[in-house]
Amino acid sequence: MKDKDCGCEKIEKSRINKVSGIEESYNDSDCAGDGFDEVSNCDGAKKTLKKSCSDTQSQNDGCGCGLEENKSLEKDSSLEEGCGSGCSCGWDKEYPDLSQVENPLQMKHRVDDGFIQKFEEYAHKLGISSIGYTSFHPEILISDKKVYYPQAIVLTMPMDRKIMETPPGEEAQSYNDAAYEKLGKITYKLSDYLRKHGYSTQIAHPYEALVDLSALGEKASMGLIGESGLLITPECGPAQKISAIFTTMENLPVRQENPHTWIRDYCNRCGKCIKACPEKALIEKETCCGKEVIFIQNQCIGCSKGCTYCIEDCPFDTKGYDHIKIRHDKLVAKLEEKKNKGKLLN
Ligand code: B12
Ligand code: SF4
Ligand code: SF4
Repeated sequence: MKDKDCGCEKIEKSRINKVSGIEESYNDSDCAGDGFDEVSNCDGAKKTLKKSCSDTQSQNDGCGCGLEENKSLEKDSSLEEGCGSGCSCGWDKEYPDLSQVENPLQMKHRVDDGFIQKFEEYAHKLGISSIGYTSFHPEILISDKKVYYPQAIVLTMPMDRKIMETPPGEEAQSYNDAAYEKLGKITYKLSDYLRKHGYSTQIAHPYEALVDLSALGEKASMGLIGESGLLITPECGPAQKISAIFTTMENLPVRQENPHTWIRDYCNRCGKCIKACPEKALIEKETCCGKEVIFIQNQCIGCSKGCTYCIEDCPFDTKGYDHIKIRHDKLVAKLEEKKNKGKLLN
């Protein structure tokens, strides 16, 4: 299924970072086809391009396949009129402000480790599974609204297993809605906590399309966006809801390196979410640039019927992050060994 065993050597590739918009170069040490670019086309479908191992960004330039028009950071105009799948995902909704505490008149900017520790303990007590820190970048904005504060605290909460155990329909959707409501309430509580301690805040509600929350989670190095389009984290795999608090806190413990980039490589060998989708919202196509995954959002019943099949069949959900990482590391070591043996024979 994937571009393996083409016998290529270490080659320099490049990809556009979805969040920073900066072109990054990296070395590809085996042929797992981990070349990755995202483009969007005018019908609103999202694509993840799996380049064949001999492809480089420059080789694709001008080939007509659309790779050179990397528009993943542009706003998708079809989404501005609603996501098109008859869902209640929050495109046109205003969420009531549940804050109990006003923003302070004199806002604080510096934060010490002791405070962060206390904040995290409180967040975990409320049901938050992972917390990440990053800064706001205009590219993650997906609405006309404004983000007022430069730093972001990203929060994830595990999805209730009931959503996964219930087949798509009204009941599953009601569990799904309840999860968004629950995380919304927790986010407001945490925002109040920060305000009480002198920091100003603005909330990105989990069901609201203010900023791209999955991309924000990836930018905070909490995980990586997998082929399903969902953020995969060690704590929950893809089965989580995400929210964020924008704040004035300046010296947050931002993680510089994302330790989860290997997930891209794993996804290229897997593709289970594509097979699991009953609506053919995720489809794989062969192009001149290799395999590509397209997301047809108006086919997706995730937010209208609480569908979660692409989550349930993901090995990060069924087996867990640590198990998959060990397996992946073993495979990479084996491929490396094979390559070294080949070099010795030559
Ligand atoms: C609108 C919306 C939808 C729409 C369209 C989403 C879309 N993928 O474009 C529909 C109704 C189809 C939808 C479906 C689902 N959604 Co939704 N959705 C949103 C919402 C409100 C806005 C997303 C958005 O418009 N981003 C802006 C556009 C321009 O970004 P984008 O370039 O399209 O990039 C997004 C995706 O397309 C994806 N992506 C990027 N490139 C590619 C490439 C491929 C091949 C694929 C498949 C996806 C993909 O990553 C980005 C994630 O937002 C967010 C909340 C938020 N504020 O982020 C939740 C959100 C993305 N959804 C979420 C979830 C869980 C789901 C569902 C599983 C439904 C469910 N049962 O909850 C399905 C999953 C579908 C899928 N496989 O991606 C979670 C994701 C959690 C995570 N682990 O990452 C979010 C973050 C909500 C939350 N607060 O937790 N959703
Ligand atoms: S939520 Fe369901 S319909 Fe949407 S992409 Fe996932 S499996 Fe397909
Ligand atoms: S099912 Fe496989 S390809 Fe899809 S997101 Fe999970 S690991 Fe990646």
